[in-house]
Amino acid sequence: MRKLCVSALYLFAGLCATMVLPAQTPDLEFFRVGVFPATIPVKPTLTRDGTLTWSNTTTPVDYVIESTGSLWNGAWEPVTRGIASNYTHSVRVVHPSPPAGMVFIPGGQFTMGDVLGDHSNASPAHSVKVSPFFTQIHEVTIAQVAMLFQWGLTNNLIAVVGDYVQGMQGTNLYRLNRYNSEVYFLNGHFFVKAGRDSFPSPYVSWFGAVTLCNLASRIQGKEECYSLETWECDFGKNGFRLPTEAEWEFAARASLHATRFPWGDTNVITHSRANYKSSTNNVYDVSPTLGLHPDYAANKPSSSPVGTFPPNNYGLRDMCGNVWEWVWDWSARYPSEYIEDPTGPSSGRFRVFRGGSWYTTAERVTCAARYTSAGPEAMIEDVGFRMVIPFRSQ
Ligand SMILES: [Ca+2]
Repeated sequence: MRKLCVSALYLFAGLCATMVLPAQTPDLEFFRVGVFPATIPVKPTLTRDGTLTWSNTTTPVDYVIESTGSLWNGAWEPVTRGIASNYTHSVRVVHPSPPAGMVFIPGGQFTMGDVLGDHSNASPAHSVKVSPFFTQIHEVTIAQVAMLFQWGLTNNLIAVVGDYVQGMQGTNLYRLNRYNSEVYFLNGHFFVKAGRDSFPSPYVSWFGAVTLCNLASRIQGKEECYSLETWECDFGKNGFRLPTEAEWEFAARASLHATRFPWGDTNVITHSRANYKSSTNNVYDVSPTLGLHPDYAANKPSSSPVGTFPPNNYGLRDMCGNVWEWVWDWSARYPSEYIEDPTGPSSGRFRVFRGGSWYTTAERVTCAARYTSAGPEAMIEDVGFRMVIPFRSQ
């Protein structure tokens, strides 16, 4: 694990943050910021794309950013220098390289849960710190699910029994060949319903979602996170997994505070923002079109191609609506105390999914909303998932 640190030494002042850097070998990387005339850079922060931002107490100032691998005996090497003409100045010092189809989520501290009085099951709002990670930009598509299952079948890691894809322990992972099914199975091959390749995959159970994460890890030569016997997750592995509930919400909020939806310019929603079912029940639902999204209502199910709607600040699509997304956590009331990288209760009856869907009204499509009463065996028409991997695995 490589960590980036910014620290204050000598004329170099201010220090700030830690984040994990992509690296071939475990390492530490320290950065320092100096400004001339010598003043104190304040509130330095690192954003998701490796940008260092600080405030100057006067302008203009000359700045230099240096780095070293060791505070004990390492030589400070210049990274960049320039002139900051503004009181707040940003310089990109690292360049995390997301895997294909993924985006870097910087990690940080945020308020998790409902602060707007919308959801009784998303309280108490509490302070949470999340470590950096990569997440898929899109919900997992039907084509991706069919490909992963085909690979799993070829390698004897899954089986097809009747209308179900099953794990080798006999657990139902996915529902096939039913009304509105998205994937069909015939003569040893999985087929995607015509025209639906780029739509999000529903009908996957929580068991199926984590099994598909393991299959994706195997294909890419990564460590599998899940035991498919105990269904436990080893968060120390470098493979694909479901986000924790905290990771999902942190990614959905995208550094915005106390917003209802993944966008920050307004706290209301319309069909131009997301695929959901509009109604007059919520004052913050101001869509001029009511009911299912008019562009997709004729589809069964009425989902939309992933990425149809604008991204949030982290570049993520459909965090709000389209299909709900399974997360790791067992369902439980939130704790009230500050917690770092929470993974939820160690056991339970229901797994959580988040974000609402094309079939849910606006109160289910918020950053804070939780669905907390579905068992891990449930295969539902409007519930899919997206995968994450830890930053350190890159
Ligand atoms: Ca979604």
